[in-house]
Amino acid sequence: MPGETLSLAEAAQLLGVHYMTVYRYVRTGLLPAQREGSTWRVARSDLTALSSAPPVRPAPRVRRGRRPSLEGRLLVGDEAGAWAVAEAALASGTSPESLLVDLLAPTLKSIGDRWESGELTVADEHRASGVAFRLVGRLGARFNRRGVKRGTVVLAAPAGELHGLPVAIGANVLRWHGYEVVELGADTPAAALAAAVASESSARGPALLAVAVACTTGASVAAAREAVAALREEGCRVPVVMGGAALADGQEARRAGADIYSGRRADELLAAVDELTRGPRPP
Ligand code: B12
Repeated sequence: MPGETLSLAEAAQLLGVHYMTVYRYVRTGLLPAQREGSTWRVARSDLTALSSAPPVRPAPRVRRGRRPSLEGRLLVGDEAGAWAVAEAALASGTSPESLLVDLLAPTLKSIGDRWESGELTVADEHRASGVAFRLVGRLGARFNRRGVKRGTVVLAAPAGELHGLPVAIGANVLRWHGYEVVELGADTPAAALAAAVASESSARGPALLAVAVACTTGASVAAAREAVAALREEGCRVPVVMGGAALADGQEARRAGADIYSGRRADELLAAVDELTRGPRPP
């Protein structure tokens, strides 16, 4: 039917891809879409054009099985070598975001699994995560976006949660997409988070859009709940977004007091924050 529009979920079903893939097509401009309230609609004709076009590559992503030896470089503390792997991936068309989400995060997961199985020592893991942190910082500085910001997001891991890398990675991805990020990092006491958010609410600058809390270990979920309580007590009015490896699903996040669940990947966090903004996205 001419002029017929579909939801992103319907479009995903028709294309036989995941919802997030269609969302990425929209975000990267491959698939035209119109906003209706808080959701997107796409024209069936645009969907037909997309599916009959030559293979779609929204953003180059790292291919499985062709992963360079980033893991080996991290484990021997070879920062220059790790950076060379990153640069080679960027030069071959991998986006900086994909470098973090599709290459670095699985590499760290593999290191964690090998530590859990006893193959690697704590020292091996510490050395690798130190280099990983520096890599994330260097990439952040290199790809920072200038210009008008789309809003401010406060990012933190709750008290007792020492995994700061997920916060650093999430912060980079949000910054690259035009957000101002107040990055509080690991182990942020509930009262300190609430105070930082209160001062951000009254600060000049891009409007505060959300507070996002990352839970990587199960033990931090209770601390995240306390953080939400402190935020509410302090009068925080913006939505609290919660995600990370420790949260099984949205139900668990909501039980911990979150308004919005941001999944387990930085691009899901970005999608959740994007949903809070209105108007057209920058290219
Ligand atoms: C490095 C590391 C550490 C370092 C952290 C260094 C640092 N500064 O970050 C140190 C040494 C401190 C550490 C300590 C521990 N660790 Co550790 N660690 C890891 C390791 C190897 C990598 C973590 C990482 O950075 N991953 C990469 C990122 C990208 O992870 P991610 O979860 O995909 O992050 C994404 C999501 O959070 C998503 N996201 C979705 N929504 C939102 C919302 C927000 C706001 C944000 C920011 C992000 C976000 O975006 C992120 C980026 O893509 C993992 C292995 C693994 N599977 O990840 C173990 C791992 C997480 N650690 C583990 C454990 C057990 C521990 C310890 C308990 C060990 C111990 N006995 O002491 C302690 C706990 C300390 C504590 N109290 O928090 C377990 C957790 C098991 C569990 N289910 O609870 C893991 C999975 C290892 C394993 N296989 O057993 N660890």
